[in-house]
Amino acid sequence: MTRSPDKAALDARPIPGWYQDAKLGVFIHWGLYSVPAFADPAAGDFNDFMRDLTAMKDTGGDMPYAEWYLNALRVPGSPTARHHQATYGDDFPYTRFRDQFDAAAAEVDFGDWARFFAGAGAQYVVMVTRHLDGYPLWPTKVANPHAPTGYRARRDLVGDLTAAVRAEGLRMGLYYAGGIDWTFTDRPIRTMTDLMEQQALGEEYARYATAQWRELIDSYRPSILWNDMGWPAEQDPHELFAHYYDSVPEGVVNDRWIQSKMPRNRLARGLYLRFMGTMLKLMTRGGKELPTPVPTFHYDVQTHEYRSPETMLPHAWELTRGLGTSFGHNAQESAADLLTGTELVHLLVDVVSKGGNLLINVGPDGHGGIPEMQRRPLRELGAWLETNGRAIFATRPWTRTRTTTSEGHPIHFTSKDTTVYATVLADRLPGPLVIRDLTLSPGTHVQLLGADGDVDVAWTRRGADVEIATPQRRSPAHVLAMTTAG
Ligand code: FUL
Repeated sequence: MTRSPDKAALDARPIPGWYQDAKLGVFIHWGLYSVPAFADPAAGDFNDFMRDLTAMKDTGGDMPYAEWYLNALRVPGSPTARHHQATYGDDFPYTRFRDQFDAAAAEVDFGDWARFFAGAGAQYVVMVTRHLDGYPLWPTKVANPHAPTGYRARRDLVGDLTAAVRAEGLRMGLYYAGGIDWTFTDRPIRTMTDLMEQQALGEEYARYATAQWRELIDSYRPSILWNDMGWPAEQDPHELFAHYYDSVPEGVVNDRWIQSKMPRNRLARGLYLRFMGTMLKLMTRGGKELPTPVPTFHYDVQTHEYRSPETMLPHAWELTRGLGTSFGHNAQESAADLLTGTELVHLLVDVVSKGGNLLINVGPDGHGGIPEMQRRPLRELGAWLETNGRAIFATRPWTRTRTTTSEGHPIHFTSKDTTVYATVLADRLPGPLVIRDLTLSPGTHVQLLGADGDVDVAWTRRGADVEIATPQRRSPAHVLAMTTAG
């Protein structure tokens, strides 16, 4: 190792420009859970689940994420357990989904996936290499002491998708659930206490997870280390980061490396859990949200799930979510449960104006296909970006995030060089519009971006507002490029 595993030294490294410019990534959750593709439709959304968990309630193991199928299956009588029994019978362990998954995976054309992601405008992909269910999607040489030999995908799915993604000129990042692995335990997570206990799987697991992350780094040189569910207390993540930056100087590390403080001793463990439970209950009383803890470890990018920050943040951040309420494909969802193309455009514009990236998830099905209802909104996003990508890619937040039209439609700002982009989030421009509370310097040149070319539009000052002589038009959102003279 040449780089020092010292937090301050790692923090001093600037975040690679490619990540700040990229703005849009595609997350892939695809694994054994994609075969049953089930999550209880009544489970609400992620925020409901987190509210119950942090309020120390028993969630019953059911949550909106289909990739948590095995967890819910372990809770007798849960909607998932009942669905499993009704669909597959009594004698069908989760591991049997390997047969269908591996057979389908052998046939998948990753070139098609990668072209589709590129067409949606994505600049990077993050692939789940091993989710909490413990099934690795690459030919790992790290033995899992709790799984049969060869418990892993037959095809090198990580390697093959990585090659296809790079062939399209996109960056490839990898996700690994470093904090939890359900092959190391039989117990489901129903409560916050269960979650905390599972994040302390011990020395053997710590060695396993570290060896797998190192293997992923050395084999595939990912552009992003997207860790999830925390990191074992027994291993210093900074050593892994130093090794990673040595191997991939332009690499990016996310912020999900929190280490469990759970004591080893059983009595101390019980007291610790009771203390944490009381603290959490007090902190979340009256439906309040938990404050985000300030990490004591190094990271490049702060991650947010399903809920965007309200305002601009001074550091790199990323919003991730599924198109619906799950990351893994949930066959219970219909197109009406997913974001529309227009909603997706608006979400991206909102995130980018606040300095973030959007990592939107795709959940391929158990046959290795990307369902049409997921393709549609992404295709619409790609078409919009084709014309309007200038207001998104390689931009930086402006001095202000947003304003509105006089009719109350949101307008979000981004900037690049001498141009400020104002994106109107309304699918119909009625004709001339008034931008509230904006000053343009004399001689500013305003253009409306369009598929048939940009058109110059006249503007007039109206007190504290600006009136812009836009034509009538339909599009998911409308970009005004405002370039200062000189
Ligand atoms: C979460 C996980 O629990 C979800 O299954 C998903 O992988 C998401 C990106 O991170 O914390």
